[in-house]
Amino acid sequence: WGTHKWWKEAVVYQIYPASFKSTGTSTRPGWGDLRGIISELDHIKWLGVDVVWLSPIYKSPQVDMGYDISDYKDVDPLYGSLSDVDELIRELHKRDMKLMMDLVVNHTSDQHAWFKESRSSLDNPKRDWYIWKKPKIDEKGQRQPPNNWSMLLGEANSAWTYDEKTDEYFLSLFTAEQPDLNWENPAVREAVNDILRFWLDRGASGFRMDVINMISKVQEFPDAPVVAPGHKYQPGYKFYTNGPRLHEFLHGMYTDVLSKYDTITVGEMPWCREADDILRVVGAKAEELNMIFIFELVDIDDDWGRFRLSLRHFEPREIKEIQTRYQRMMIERDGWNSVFCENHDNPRSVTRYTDDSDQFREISAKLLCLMETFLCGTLYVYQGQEIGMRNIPPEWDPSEYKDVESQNYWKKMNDMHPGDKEKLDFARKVLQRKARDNARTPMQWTSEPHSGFCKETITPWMRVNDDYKTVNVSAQRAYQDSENLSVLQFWKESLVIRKSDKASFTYGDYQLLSDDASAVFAYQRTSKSRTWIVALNLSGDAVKWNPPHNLKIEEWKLGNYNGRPMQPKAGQIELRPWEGLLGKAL
Ligand code: TEU
Repeated sequence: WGTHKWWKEAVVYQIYPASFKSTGTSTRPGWGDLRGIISELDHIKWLGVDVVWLSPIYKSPQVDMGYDISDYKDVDPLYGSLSDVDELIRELHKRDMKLMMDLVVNHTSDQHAWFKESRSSLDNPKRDWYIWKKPKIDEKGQRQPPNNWSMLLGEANSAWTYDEKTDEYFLSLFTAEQPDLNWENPAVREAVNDILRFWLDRGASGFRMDVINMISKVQEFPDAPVVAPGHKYQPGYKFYTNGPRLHEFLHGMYTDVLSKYDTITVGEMPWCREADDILRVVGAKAEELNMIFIFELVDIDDDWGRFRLSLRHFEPREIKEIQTRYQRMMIERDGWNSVFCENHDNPRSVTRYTDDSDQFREISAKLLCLMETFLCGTLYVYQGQEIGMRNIPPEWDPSEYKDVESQNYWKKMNDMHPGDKEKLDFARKVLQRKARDNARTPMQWTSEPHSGFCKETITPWMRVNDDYKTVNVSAQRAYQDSENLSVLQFWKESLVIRKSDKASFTYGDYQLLSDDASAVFAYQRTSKSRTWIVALNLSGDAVKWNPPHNLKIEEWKLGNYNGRPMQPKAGQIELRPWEGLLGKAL
């Protein structure tokens, strides 16, 4: 286990370009742009980042914030131009960092030239580039979609969109404006290879592959079983995730293109949790992808298998179970993992997993930093996570939520329960806890108006979180206290420690040290020469932890409370609310 690779050691920083930094030089002032990213590369480098992953910047009608692409080989003028990308790559390379692009090829925009051709007639040569089916006719003689699958971002509508002109439906799993490509067609696969080559030849070092386990669909397109009673359309993910030809398609991209470059690849794979399915993609000999994003931790509060916008109560012990399961799976079976708890589709981790009150926000953000940084796997940090940004405040009106998923959900709830205060208050709560918008508010750089995200005279495309005067990069960088670090300084320090001992943190073993029902998540990372201990209290109550008898903790190196961590005595260890410690064992 554990062949050395640069991408295993890397720290990846995800930028959500619309919300990162706006210099006002592109076509939409108040929208983040490429020049803004270039202007903040020193911040990213200082933090300890190796690879920058950009969420989509391609030409797009922006129905789903760029995950609906109308031209894969051009940049949306909202963000700048191709020459800005070239400069970004040069500036990254100057600082010894690399660029990861977002590859969204399960679907395109309905405004892509391919789809415009495809929908133009039944015998267009591109007809078969998308998934077209004849309507079903029900007992009443009414036209119905070919099956009962529900749309993912359309809150329980049909996943099929009817096209008047040719009297057929096309599959559109996310929104009606995002038709699914037909990967069964070799011409589609070759077109994707061509996109890969285009960006690799320009200097990109790899790809995050959007919902890449959805590219192979069960060709019978059967009805999905009813798991959400009372809804006409049902989640059909069993028939479009990890499908029959997935490995053939992934291996094809690898042999035709990826293997010819020195790349980093990470596949986004919702609904993929079985060890065999995962290892076939990321096993050392798999020749498919380097790693995937497994969703279990970020789905922890979903009413799983139904709809993502739901609230499920979870216990802290579930977090350690999930982490441990995948850590062990990869180590025992020679696979590779990605470690992440935030991205542009998820709420902020301090709000979701811990306590984001003024009293505990900083402690909580540092606790999660300790949890993430010292696990085995390529580490992904999402913009704003490094300063402990929170969810949108509960007082905001749903009209402040810009995401198509949130809008569709809010509309649906209002249609279903007009004027029902209780139901609608609950829907507001779901949005505040779970909406993707929570991660998409502008990055907080300073305490100036609009948090320094854009010029004072301009209105940002999305409202800045109210807490920016206290939660921002500049205050956290300037923070000076010999006994305490800001959240940002804590992240930097943690990443320095992580990189100082790759033998343990990247290539070492992982063992869970608190295999019980308690809120203590304690683990050890070991190499030939060293053992590190991470002890985390994932709760707001003081707890006690009994380390194994043979373990002698020599010294705590880092802790998330003010002041230097108290040094360990033999025996039981007390952890204060949300306290986390990193130490060395003898
Ligand atoms: O997300 C795919 C995905 O399955 C989810 O994270 C999704 O947002 C959630 O399940 C909604 O219910 C990817 C992108 O990250 C997301 O931003 C895009 O909207 C989506 O694919 C379509 O491209």
